[in-house]
Amino acid sequence: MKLRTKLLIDGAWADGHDRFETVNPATEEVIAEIEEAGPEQVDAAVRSAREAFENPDWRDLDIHRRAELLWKLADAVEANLPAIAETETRDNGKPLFESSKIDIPFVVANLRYFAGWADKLAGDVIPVSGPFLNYTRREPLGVVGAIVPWNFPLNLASWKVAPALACGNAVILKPAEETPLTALLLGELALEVGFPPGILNVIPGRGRVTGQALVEHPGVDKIAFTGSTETGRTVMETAAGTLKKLSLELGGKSPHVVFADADLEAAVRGVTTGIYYGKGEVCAAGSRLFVEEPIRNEFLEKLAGRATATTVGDPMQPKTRLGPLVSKAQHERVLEYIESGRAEGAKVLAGGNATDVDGRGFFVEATLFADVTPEMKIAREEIFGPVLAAMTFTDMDDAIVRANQTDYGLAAGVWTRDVGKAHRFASGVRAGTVWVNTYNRYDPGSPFGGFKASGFGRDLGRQALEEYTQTKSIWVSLT
Ligand code: TXE
Repeated sequence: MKLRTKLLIDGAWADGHDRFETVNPATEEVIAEIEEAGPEQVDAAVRSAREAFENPDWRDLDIHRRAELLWKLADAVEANLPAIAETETRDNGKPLFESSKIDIPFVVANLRYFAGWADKLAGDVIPVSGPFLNYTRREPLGVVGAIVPWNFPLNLASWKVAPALACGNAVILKPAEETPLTALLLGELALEVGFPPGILNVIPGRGRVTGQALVEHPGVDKIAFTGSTETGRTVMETAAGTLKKLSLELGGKSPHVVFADADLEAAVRGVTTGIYYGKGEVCAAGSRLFVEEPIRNEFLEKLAGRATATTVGDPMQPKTRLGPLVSKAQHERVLEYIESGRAEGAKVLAGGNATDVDGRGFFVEATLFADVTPEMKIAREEIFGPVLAAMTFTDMDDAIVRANQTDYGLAAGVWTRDVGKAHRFASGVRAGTVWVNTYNRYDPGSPFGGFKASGFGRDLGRQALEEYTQTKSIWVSLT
């Protein structure tokens, strides 16, 4: 597929009010100049989406046909998977292995999963007193603004776009300024397979410009947001002005707990992918490790060996498992955290440095810190890089207290062979997802979202449909 650099509004490629560059973080080269949507273009996108939403071509479209359109979009993404995956890797820096084997296949699966819901959005018939029939309908909200981050650009876009379209909404997708390319390709494919113009508009731009204008716009009914907790707060404040519905999937500092009775080889593998997969730029990254005291030394030694052996390098190489961080800014941010870890007295057991490929790229080694205490910055703040902070615990109660010692509550992992312990931990930890003897598992059918400062609302699964529909209660007199 040819790269697209303009805004997709009302089925046509449009200019913006300004341009910005998107950079390949592995080579530091500019890939393309992208048009940015300013308030005027955001307004045009909203008007187009509103008209498309109210147009009988979409509003009255047979529900089975709506399902079919989503299925066709999945087929089109699948047919173009190698090109889309390569574009994602160039834009974000994630290893091609991840984009081609995990991220983009998930987009396909997700579109198919929500295609399956399009014709199954049933309401209820409710027993009420008196001679009345009362029933509910699940109706679309209207115009949905989807604001997504740069860590899983197309994958997270599909988490919003697929259910929103399945429920009959029109969508305006704003990708992150660091990674706008694959969202534009998705918009192009949606048009090609027959979605009416305006049903999926794609408007790249900076958060404070395009994102802000979208959240402020009175013609947008809902904002579905994934990003940092800080920006989530701003989005919520701005959305209050027009009383928009919101779902916020925000940051995390997820605990990963290893009991002494665990299968240690499997746990080492799980903890490694839990933090280094996706370069650690993963909202659910298992970034706080708690090891039961008796196995501390043995476990950390194995983990350090595995971290050191992680292949850092050119993300286009099939064997690479750790690519460059997404941007110069993120690179600097992560290196500052590593320095703060050192300065506060934590001990580097693996990595700890910036690295490069032929003198270029925003690479950081897979880093493991031991002797971390809960007050340290690296134990409290979301680093969003390949940096693991290891601590210890003494027993189940201690594990739960420590795991919950965070403002966040997105995910958690636990490794033990004792089924009772696994369930006790799963029920005690305050997190939206708990993985037992595994980590980073996702399925379009399983809901994902946060407790506490990790946000509210759920992506994926049946629960996501609640986020994109509203309930209408209808009373019919039977007399
Ligand atoms: O995120 P932002 P940034 C964390 C992570 C990272 C830090 C900064 O720790 O280091 O955030 O990343 C749009 N109104 N996460 O600054 O700002 C923005 O354009 C409307 C965690 O890139 O949250 C982008 O499309 N929109 C996280 C999206 O919000 C605005 C994923 C996310 O950007 C806006 C990303 C505004 N005022 C970063 N300002 C996760 N947990 O998944 C920005 N945006």
